[in-house]
Amino acid sequence: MGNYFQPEIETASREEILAIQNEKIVKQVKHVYENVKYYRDLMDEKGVKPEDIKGVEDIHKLPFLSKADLREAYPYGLLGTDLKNCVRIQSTSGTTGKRVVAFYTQHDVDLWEECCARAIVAAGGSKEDVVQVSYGYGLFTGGAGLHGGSHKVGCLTLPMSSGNTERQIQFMMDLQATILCCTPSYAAYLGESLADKGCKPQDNCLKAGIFGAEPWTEEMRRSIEKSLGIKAYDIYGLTEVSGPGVAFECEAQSGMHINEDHFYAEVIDPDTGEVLPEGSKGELVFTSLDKEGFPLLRYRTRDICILTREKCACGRTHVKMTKPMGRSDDMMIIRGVNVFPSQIEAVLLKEGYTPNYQIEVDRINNSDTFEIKVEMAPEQFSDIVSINQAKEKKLEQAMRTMLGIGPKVRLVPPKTIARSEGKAVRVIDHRKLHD
Ligand code: DLL
Repeated sequence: MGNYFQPEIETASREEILAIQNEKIVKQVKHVYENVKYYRDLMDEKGVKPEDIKGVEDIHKLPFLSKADLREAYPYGLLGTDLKNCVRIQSTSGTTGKRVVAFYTQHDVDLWEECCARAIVAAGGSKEDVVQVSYGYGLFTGGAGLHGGSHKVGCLTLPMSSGNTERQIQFMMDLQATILCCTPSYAAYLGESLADKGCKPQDNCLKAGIFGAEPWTEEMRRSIEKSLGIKAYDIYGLTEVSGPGVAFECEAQSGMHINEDHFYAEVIDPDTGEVLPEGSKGELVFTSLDKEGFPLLRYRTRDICILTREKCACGRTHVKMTKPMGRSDDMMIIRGVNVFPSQIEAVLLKEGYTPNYQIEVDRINNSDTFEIKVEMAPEQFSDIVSINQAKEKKLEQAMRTMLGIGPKVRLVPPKTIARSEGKAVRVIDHRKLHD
């Protein structure tokens, strides 16, 4: 059963995978220690030398890296090779102040695209297919990753990027796209738009979709599958580790296989940092095994999930992760963009408002709504509607500049946002994205 892009790796025995990982980790740690001063200092501080890492069973000795480290080291502090050897930069779907940039050598681009090719083949892709890539192209990794993977498989690639739904639908129908790659919310929206035009699911040529970059539920999967008449596959990844394709779903649709020959996964207790046994719920941590440009050891993703090595019907042997079940930080993903409440707070303070605010996020007709209620100080308060509206517009603009997406801002009178006795409730997320 099953189609594989690289069968010898994707179905290798546990012993074979371990042997590959053990060989690679020794080299990767040496590479990082020799080339990345930032991480060398962390290892020295912890008293760990490259010789102490003889295989993946020693990885737990290494220090963690977090997004805060990436920001501190921005932009070049974690570069693993001379910039001249790099051919690409990509960046997280966030934000101005908190962007993370990742560097790729040609080798890194190849391994990333191979991972995406594995995902496409697992979703039934082959040379016969027309792959419509409707993830954003540009700094975001979604477009570039699936585009490269589609080329590697030899599919006819439609580089649509996101947006312009009319054109998406026209090309999908006229060029008979068979595989759609985009965020699940956009897939749902495309499904609805097709229905609005009177198209039935059987009118399109799509057979599969590869959807990720944001949380989505099983119910959403079923509804997309129904509206587009396809099988919908999940795909996971993050810029820091390469991009989409760190893990991908097979036809069993019961978790995503992590590409273990390139990325070593651990699950830890987010509070203590202790490594948890297989089957435990905790924070996912990745160690790259063979990256050159931006090798990260023990990178804390903040995504909460469970790993399992239960035998998979597809024949793949790589460990599976559940869908992320939430995050161990306060990051939200709104319309595919990573948003932190701290950024909103920074804008409010800069614009002279109190930090009394509340963020409300919902998903209506498969698209995220995003509103920020901001309390005015007594001296800011005005009951002239047009004055408040002008202030709201100005704040919306400042938020858009900081976040990369525009919330609706609503100024409210002093003392109208409920005070909390414990932690302030800053975010009300009605989307129920986690099962
Ligand atoms: O979202 C890479 C990607 C592109 C993955 C296209 C899949 C498809 P970032 O912008 O760096 O990279 O955001 C990474 O998004 O830590 C998760 O919290 C979340 N995420 C990614 N895939 C999934 C998924 C891309 N399938 C962050 N389900 C990660 C739930 C996901 N959350």
